[in-house]
Amino acid sequence: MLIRPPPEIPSSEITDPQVYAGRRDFVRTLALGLGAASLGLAHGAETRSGSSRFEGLLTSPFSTRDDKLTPYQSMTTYGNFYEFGPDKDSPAKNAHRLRTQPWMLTVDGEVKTAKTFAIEDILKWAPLEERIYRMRCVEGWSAVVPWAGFSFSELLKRVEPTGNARFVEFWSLADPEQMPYVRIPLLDWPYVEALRLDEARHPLTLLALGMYGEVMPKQNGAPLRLIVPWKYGFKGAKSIVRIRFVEKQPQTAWMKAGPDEYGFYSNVNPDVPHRRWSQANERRLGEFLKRKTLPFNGYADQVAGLYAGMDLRKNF
Ligand SMILES: Nc1nc2c(c(=O)[nH]1)N[C@H]1C(S)=C(S)[C@@H](COP(=O)(O)O)O[C@H]1N2
Ligand SMILES: [Mo]
Repeated sequence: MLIRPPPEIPSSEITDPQVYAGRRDFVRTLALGLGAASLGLAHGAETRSGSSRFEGLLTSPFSTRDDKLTPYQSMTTYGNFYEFGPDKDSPAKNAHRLRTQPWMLTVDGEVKTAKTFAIEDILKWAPLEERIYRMRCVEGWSAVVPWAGFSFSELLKRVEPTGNARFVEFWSLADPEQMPYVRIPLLDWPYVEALRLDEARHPLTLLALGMYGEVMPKQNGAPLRLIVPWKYGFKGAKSIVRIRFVEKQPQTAWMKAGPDEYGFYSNVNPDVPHRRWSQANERRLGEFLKRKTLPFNGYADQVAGLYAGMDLRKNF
């Protein structure tokens, strides 16, 4: 669980040609499952994975330009998705069981009219941008990833929150038939994360459908996940089926699992250690030396204003 010290990544995991070959087949199957044609994907384009590439991704002014991208291989073989198991390689091993087609997203709660969208329909009104973001896991590893997605604020053009809406919850799928570890109380399923409405509205807050120009791999949260680059990685709920607007600050899955370790805000803050380890440094996947962790993961200029007047030691 998120309860481990920052891990080492064996170099064998990064270079083993058998792992690589296995993933190619896996991603190819995934692309077929998602129905490339209906998503407006480019065909025949050579890809690193055998998957389909998104056509005509817009370049985003919000992209980080100076950082080296994390290798695709590292991002798809090392991560957290507890519905598929507790180890860093569990998602890559087990997420093939996820059925991403058909997939419906329900938006309800404090909205004028609750709505359910098919992923194909979302792609018709949401122009996808490539957003290169830094991400930082609370465990001390980090990555630089070219996501493909659209600002959450695009969704707010389709659903109108009521005056009572102050927070937004993001619910991951919790289906024990597809996700074997949902039978085990590792967390209080479903995995739910949440943002304050103004945080959700911030243009950096992304709903992502892909990465590295391609359809989202299942282990990274296909078909739709949240990305909040100035917060710890666990805020980015994967495989989202429900977005609910609410009045009161919700409990999240990690707050329930460890209230003194995981707060609601979860902003990347090198000055506030996790109860059991420092948050001052991080190691990029695929790199050896550690680097200093920046406040708000380097996005302070854009987001610090959201927290003006708040004590971020108390509201960790
Ligand atoms: N549903 C769900 N979403 C999740 C998780 C999870 O276990 N279940 N883990 C989170 C954590 S702790 C991290 S660091 C990121 C890792 O995913 P990524 O490497 O694809 O960004 O996913 C987040 N989203
Ligand atoms: Mo994480």
